[in-house]
Parts: sequence; C-alpha cells; structure tokens
Amino acid sequence: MADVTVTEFLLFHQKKSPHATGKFTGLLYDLILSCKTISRRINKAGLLDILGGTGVINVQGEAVQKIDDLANSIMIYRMERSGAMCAMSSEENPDLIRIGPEFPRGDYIMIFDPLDGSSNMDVNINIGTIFSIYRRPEGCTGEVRLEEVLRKGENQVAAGYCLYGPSTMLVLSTGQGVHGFTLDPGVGEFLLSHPDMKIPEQGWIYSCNEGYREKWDAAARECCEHFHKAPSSKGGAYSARYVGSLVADFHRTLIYGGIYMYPPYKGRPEGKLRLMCEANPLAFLAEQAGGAATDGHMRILEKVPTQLHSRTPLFIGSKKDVEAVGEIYRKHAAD
Ligand code: AHM
Ligand code: MG
Repeated sequence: MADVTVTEFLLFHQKKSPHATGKFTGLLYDLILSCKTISRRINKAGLLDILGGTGVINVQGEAVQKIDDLANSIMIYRMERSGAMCAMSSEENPDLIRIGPEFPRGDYIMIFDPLDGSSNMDVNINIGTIFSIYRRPEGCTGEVRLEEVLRKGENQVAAGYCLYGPSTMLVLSTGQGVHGFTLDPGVGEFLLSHPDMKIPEQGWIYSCNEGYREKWDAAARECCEHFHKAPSSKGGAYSARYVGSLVADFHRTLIYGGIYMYPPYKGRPEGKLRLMCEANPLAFLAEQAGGAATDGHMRILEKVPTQLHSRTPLFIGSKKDVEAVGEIYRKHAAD
C-alpha cells in the first residue's frame, strides 16, 4: 500500500467517478504540484525572509503574512495555467479571480484558503492549504458570474487540504470517501497512507477557543459545558485541544473524532470562519468520512453563501458530538 502514488490512485478512481475526466485529474495534479511547491517553501521559511507580516491588511481585515502572499501567488500562478479553471476565489483576494484570455479555460471553479493558520507560521506550528472545487453550472458560458460561484457546499465535486506538519499530508475527497496521502520528500510524491478515512461516531476531544467564553451566547456556552460534563467515547471526561489552525484542528478531529467548534461571539455574529473556503470543504470531508458539520441551526453544506467571503459559525466532527450541539441550539431557539 505504501507505494500507491496519488496520481495512480486518482487515475484508478477516475474510472469510477461520473465527474472525473482527464481535465479533472489534470486539475488535481496541478493543485498537488502547487501544494508541493508551498510545502517546500514553508520548510525553508526560517532560512528565507518569508516569516512575519507584509504590513498589508486583507479583505477580511486581517494582517497578511508574507507566507500567505507567497502561497496565494503559487496557487494562482499554477492553477490559472491548468486549463481546467474558469474562475477562482481566494481568501486573500476581495473579488473573483478570472482566468485571463491568454490561458486555456475549463469548467471548474476553485475556492481556496492558500494558507490557513498562517499566524502560527512564525512559531513553527502546523498550517495548511484548504480547497473546494465546483463544476460550472450546466449551460453557463462566457464570463463567470458571481451567482455561478455562490452555491451551496453540497454542489462541491471535490474538496480537501494539504497539511504542512511534521510531514506534509494531502487529504482529499472526490465524493467517494476521504483518502490521505503523505509526501515522501525523498521522491517528491504523495503516497497513499490513510485510505478510506472515517471519523469515529463519537470522540473524546472538544476543541474551541474558550478565551471567547464571555462573548459567546448562552447556547455556545452550554455546548462547551456539555463537553465538560458528558461522558466521552472513552467513558471519562472529554479532553480539550486547540491548535488555532483550523486545518490542524480538523485533521486531528478527522482521525481521533470529537468536535471542533467556532461559535459566533459578540462583535462577530457570524463567527470568524469563511463559509466557502474553510467550512464547506471541511464539511464535505467530514460528511464523506461519516461525520457531520452544522452552524448550530442547519447543515453547513446547505447554506447559501451571499458573498464570496461570507462567514459562518462551525461545529464539525463526530456525528454524535455534532448532534449534541444541534440539540442544545434547538432547545435555545425554542426558549
Ligand atoms: P486564517 O485563515 O486567517 O488563518 O484564520 C482562520 C484561523 C483558523 O485557522 C483558526 O481555527 C482560527 O482562525 C483561530 O481563530 P482564533 O484565534 O480566533 O481562535
Ligand atoms: Mg483560514
């Protein structure tokens, strides 16, 4: 098993998927190449002048790190040349990224966070690239319109992330389960290391920034208290873990189970996380792995984005743990 490459895996699975065409496999190949390039630059971060901020504040009102900028340019450069895209959207760009007339165009739209958790970069903690892929709606031609992009997450044809940690891992779903690949730096290839990943039905870890507790509403506070008191899958109390890189916190949740929570709080009524480039791709993976994702009131994948950078509260992970949150929110809505 250790020597099945991601390309071999995709070519084999392409035969089974109604969406997968040569173009789609080519798109994934270029995406993987972008992630490998980012991984390589990150490995050298302490040696090059790419740590720290650029001094620029992005569309989200957040400080842009040099490494965010670099990862964003790598993704855009590679993907606009892939021949598979008709538009893209990045967490770092306020507007849709259109594919210039000098490049061949395809039918796919990719929405991505080039470097999630980048504020952790300066302290050498795991970060990652998160991506979400859609096919252009049937019958649409010409310049891509915003409405073609603002679609529910359940329309994604693929989603995943690349985690830059002790090893670099690619976790991917094309709608047929979730599969994990680990980069062998010696040969520069991702090898299948985690086939058919499944989130345990219940976990033993809850993950949230409890520093915001006083700003949360009563429902969010009760969710957290639930995980303080309820028995975990191990019978004892839940443990708390919070990296502060969504992609890393999600990766742990995918493997060990449990729940990641980012509720809304005073001053941020929709929470902090972005629906299209963060919540949707991870919700797609969670569901494909047998887990669930909600904003407390509805399934993340059914939410209609109103703008490219719409935000959403997020509760994601093991089915039973996410259901417990849903029940608490229902009770509060009825009060
Ligand atoms: P980013 O995409 O700008 O890195 O921001 C999103 C990050 C997530 O990775 C992480 O879960 C969250 O912000 C942490 O936020 P907070 O510091 O409010 O807990
Ligand atoms: Mg992010």
